[in-house]
Amino acid sequence: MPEESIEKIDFSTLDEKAISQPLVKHIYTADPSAHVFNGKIYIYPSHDVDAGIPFDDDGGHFGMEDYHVFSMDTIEDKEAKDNGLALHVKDVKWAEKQMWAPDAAHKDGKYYLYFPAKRPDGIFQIGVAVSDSPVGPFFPEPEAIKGSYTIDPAVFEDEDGKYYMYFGGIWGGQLQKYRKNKFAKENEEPSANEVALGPIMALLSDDMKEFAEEPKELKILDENGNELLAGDNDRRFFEASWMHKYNGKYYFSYSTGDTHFICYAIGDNPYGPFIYQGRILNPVIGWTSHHSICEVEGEWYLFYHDSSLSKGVTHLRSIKVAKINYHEDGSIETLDPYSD
Ligand code: FUB
Repeated sequence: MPEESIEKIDFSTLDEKAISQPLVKHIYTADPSAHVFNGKIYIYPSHDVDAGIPFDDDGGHFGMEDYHVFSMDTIEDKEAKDNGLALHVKDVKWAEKQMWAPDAAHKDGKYYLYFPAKRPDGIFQIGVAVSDSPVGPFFPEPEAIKGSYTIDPAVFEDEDGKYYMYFGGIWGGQLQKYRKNKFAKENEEPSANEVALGPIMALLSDDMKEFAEEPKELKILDENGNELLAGDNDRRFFEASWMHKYNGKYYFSYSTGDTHFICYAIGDNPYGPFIYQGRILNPVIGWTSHHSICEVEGEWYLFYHDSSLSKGVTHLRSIKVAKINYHEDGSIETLDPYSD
């Protein structure tokens, strides 16, 4: 939601209008990646802080340094439990700053935390840290994942036991600097009538620490089979990849960034192509919108964030959860985060 709209919000009545309340109030949390591991709900969010860094278009003011993992015994819990420090940037050899949106995966009794961070040269990469517990502490690998770049890793476990990572984000996320996995300083976002940049994905290796193939760009198509254009700001990919499977179909969801929607597209396999379907979440308070979708005891939930607790401070966000509904045809009902 743009800054000028935030100025018009009546925060005294907002809690009554909001479809859900913050799950965490003692610290700021954002970008919630939720999973059910061994029957319990775990949330892997960013840990927002005010690092005193001035606002800029590259998101420098998102100066996060560490991660805490949260858990819930049931989806009705009003608060998520803070399980303490799980990983700090000072323990990650290759990284300097900006621990942005993470995700986690579970395989053969080990838990893997995937996270983006900036190297000392200012370039984002994605790292992995391992633990025997879903809540950490996580022990980082000494190097970032070879061939990884940009931000917002989301790891999807398919029913055949394969794990795929989806990632990328334009603007502060630096995706516009890459073409076919290669960085060039002079690369920029395509112009409005050119095809938009897509999210990137790769199969993970058996040990979960590397890419098992060259990363590929996902195609998001419109209803006529044409790739979305860079000027289609209401629908094109910006950041916040997530993948889930519903009734045998693959649902790729993402944020449109500067138009503040969480949208989705459907495909027949993890590689796509994906056909744009619509919006899952209308704009929240705060500039960013970032989510995950998780099945808990046969019902589906959207974990998301907004900046209501901080009264609109864009880099001080709070995680929330709301139930999502599917229509008979598999489409998802759009949620309005605040009712009128
Ligand atoms: O939390 C920092 C960044 O803001 C995330 O990586 C983006 O998805 C946006 O939510």
